[in-house]
Amino acid sequence: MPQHRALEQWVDQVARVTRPDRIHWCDGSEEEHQVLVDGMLRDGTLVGLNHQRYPGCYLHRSHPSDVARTEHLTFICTSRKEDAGPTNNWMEPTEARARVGKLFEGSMKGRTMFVVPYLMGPVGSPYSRVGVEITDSPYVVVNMRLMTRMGKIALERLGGSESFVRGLHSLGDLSPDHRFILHFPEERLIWSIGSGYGGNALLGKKCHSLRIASWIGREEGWLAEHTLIIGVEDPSGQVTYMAAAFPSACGKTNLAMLVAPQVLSGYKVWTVGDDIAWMHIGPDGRLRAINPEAGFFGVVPGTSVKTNPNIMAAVDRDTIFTNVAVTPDGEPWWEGKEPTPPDGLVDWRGNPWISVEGPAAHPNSRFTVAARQCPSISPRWEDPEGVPISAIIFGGRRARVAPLVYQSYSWQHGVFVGAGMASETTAAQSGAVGVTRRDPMAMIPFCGYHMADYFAHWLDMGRRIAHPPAIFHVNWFRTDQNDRFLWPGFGENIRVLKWILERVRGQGIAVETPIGFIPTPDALDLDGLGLPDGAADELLRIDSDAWLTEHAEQGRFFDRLAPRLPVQIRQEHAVLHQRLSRLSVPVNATEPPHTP
Ligand code: GTP
Ligand code: SPV
Ligand code: MN
Repeated sequence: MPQHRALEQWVDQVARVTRPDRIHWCDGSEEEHQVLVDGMLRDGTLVGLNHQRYPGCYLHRSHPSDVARTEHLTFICTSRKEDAGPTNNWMEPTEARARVGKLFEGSMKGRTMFVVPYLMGPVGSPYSRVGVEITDSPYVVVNMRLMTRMGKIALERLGGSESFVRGLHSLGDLSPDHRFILHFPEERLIWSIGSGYGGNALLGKKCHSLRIASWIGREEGWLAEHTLIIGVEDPSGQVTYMAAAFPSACGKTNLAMLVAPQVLSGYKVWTVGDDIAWMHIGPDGRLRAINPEAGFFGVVPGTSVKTNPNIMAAVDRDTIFTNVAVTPDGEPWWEGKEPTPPDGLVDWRGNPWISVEGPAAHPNSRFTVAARQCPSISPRWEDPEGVPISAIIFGGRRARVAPLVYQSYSWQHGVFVGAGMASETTAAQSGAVGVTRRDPMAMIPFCGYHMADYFAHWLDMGRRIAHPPAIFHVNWFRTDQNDRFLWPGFGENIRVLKWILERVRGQGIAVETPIGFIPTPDALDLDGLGLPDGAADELLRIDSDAWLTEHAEQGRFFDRLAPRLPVQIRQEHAVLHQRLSRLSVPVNATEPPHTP
């Protein structure tokens, strides 16, 4: 392959260090896939599932200590520490190469080294980018084949270019003590060792398409976001595109595949992407989004024919399940699939399931499936120019504080709303679940540079977009005193999207509040929903005390980003305090407003 000289040189160089038994260049073909699957069935990396009911589906059980992203072992290795910023772990590049380079020495002995060229983004799109992942995990290869445009197609796009993101991955010894996920954004390089888990090991996804791409996007003037993309079709057939950023396991896949209830069946959601968006300013001056991925790596628990019929229809064939339970008939099973678990389940570890010891499927068990299998996939999901975005929706998992929906007053205020976000942690990352943390734009684990510079970049984008999208915030997860969700969520979220659509069109009734425009309860279409009395008011209530506490917590977070924090964010933060203080005379408003 003389036309890929730079790539070949890098492959040789890696092989000299990692010393694999064999090198295989992946072409992405069906035959290659079958050979890999057969090998993994033989060595137990994959387990076959019921092939009548789930043709082409397999189960992978990961190492029990390797089930989620490990943010404390994820580093940004920029030459200057301040460029990574206070919200990222940082390692000095030379030290990183020495420390982690040792772990790669001989790490592929006895294994095959796979060279996986991949394309992020639609074939023929000016916004698509090539990456190459070198890995010793066949599980990674078969996942990359579903998640990206992999093999021949990517090499064709690469041609003689030296410009591709290099990703080196080895399972190493799978020990968390020898696990590192390193990013060298200045060199467009990723090193990952010691984990086979999705976000740590499928390097096209979070490592390339968010951490490295966010860095490139700032240099080149575009956005790489942890964001779904949908087209919302109204009863007249008009489709309006929206992007929504929620933290991990906070509902992107489900919103991206929403099925409206019968009373609102004139509305239809088309899926363009479920996790990542690259957004450029198009020749028409509008913000245009592409989904860089070609598949979905989605949360399994909670998925059922009621909550997400589209994904249920998609994952009944040619799907890889990771860390789910299995029924005696060889069918995958998970909590939430149906109300009662069948007898004789084997749990995600491969043992007979004992319910008191925990769930049968791991809470972060995942499916990997090609996007084209999704019944709601948008006819424009591979549009090379991307789809024009009319609304950006931020959201989080908040038992209290954040109302069901509100709209920002302007792009600048919207950027502040995103910057001030917080959400309760989930099983998608290792560590405690349910802890509220600041997670601006759902990017705290994924922004490859200083968060304050990231806010500045968002502000700058707004100035350059001819018609900037309207910005909203949603929360499906508010609870009552008994910790029950106040909002039914899932398909019923169309009611919120409908109001957002109306607002984008200059319709839709709203009241001004300190935090933004909120719909009046009448403005939301709650027809046939049967919410209990008072629930709608509670869902839309702004508790000024709780918001003053929130304001103070935002302030502490912004202080960490000083002195790089853009003055506009400080100003919006101060104005929020003024508006909150006017709302009522709060008893505990002891903090003086910030002066911009
Ligand atoms: P990542 O793939 O980790 O980035 O997650 P995601 O944002 O795509 O989250 P996903 O849609 O997979 O949802 C995560 C969990 O939240 C699942 O268990 C869902 O069943 C649940 N969930 C999603 N939407 C809703 C909702 O509207 N209401 C409630 N109560 N739960 C939801
Ligand atoms: C997330 O954690 O946000 C995911 C899954 O989408 S992973 O690709 O593992 O990061
Ligand atoms: Mn995600």
